[in-house]
Amino acid sequence: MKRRNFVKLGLAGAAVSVMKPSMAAQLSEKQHNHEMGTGAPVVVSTWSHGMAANASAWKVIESKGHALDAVEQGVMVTEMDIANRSVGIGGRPDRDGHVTLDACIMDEESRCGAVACLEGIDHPISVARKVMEETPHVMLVGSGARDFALEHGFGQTKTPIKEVKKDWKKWKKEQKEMVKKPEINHENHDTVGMLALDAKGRLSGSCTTSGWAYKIPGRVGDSPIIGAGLFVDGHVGAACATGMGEAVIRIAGSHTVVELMRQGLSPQQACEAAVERIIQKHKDLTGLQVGFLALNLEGEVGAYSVYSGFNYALKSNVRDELIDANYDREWD
Ligand code: SD4
Repeated sequence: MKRRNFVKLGLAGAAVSVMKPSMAAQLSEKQHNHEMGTGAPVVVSTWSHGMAANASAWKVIESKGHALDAVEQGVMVTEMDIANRSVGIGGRPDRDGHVTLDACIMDEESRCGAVACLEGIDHPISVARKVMEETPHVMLVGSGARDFALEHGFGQTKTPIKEVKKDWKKWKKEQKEMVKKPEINHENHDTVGMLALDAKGRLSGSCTTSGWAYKIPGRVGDSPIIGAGLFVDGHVGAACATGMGEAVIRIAGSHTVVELMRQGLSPQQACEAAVERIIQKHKDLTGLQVGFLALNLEGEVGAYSVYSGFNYALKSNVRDELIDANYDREWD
């Protein structure tokens, strides 16, 4: 989408936010080429690795399972993919060579769990679910999260894997001085976020990442933060984010998208409005890629990013495809 058109939609979006939902829906029909929903089950997830993740999630949906199980089992596939450099055990480490993983999960009843800075455990998303189900807390971090995972029988993995360690050593050698601002680009940001609507109309979401490659140790992005990397409201819709987590946190991104849907915006309009807010809040957009993906109770899907290149995988009874999201601008 061209910037000029987007600005127009942005203004329309502002008007929509004060309209009644029914009027907003009409506007949405006229002005947006979004993925139409039927209320039938659907699974969406970020980036091309979402195709394999969706296939696993769909097995749960197909057998009339719960969306929560679908979003957990779906992203577990990405977490175990050792070829993936930004999610799970194949992920890149922080500046000091430690692979620290972040994940969160949320269901239609607003139950949620999260882990951050988790090292050496193979399924952060399942640890996040355990935090949700077995503790009175929402989030565990660092050694506390790791101890909790071990106490609950989670498998350990040695990270970084050999190839990743080699890359990290090369990167380290190349650094003239210790990074204050690690380099960021769209190739090292590939979180998997997944949203699912099951046959009973239940929504759930998950998000898991190794975060910003070569980040400052201790850095946590948006992905494990409920409201930033993921948010689900069982009466409205769900959203997840990918890209530069710092920018997503600044606008409570996924929560913002869901709240905009609550006000009557379609998932597509809500993603566009959230991206517009990110653009407004950042003077320097160099390398600042963020993409949002959203799903409502009707099964309508929306996606939008600051720069070109963001895509998402969609699986339903009749579709199984990778879709390019609309965006505000081309990469420079
Ligand atoms: C982060 N948002 O840690 C994550 C990274 C990411 O696509 O999304 N990559 O900031």
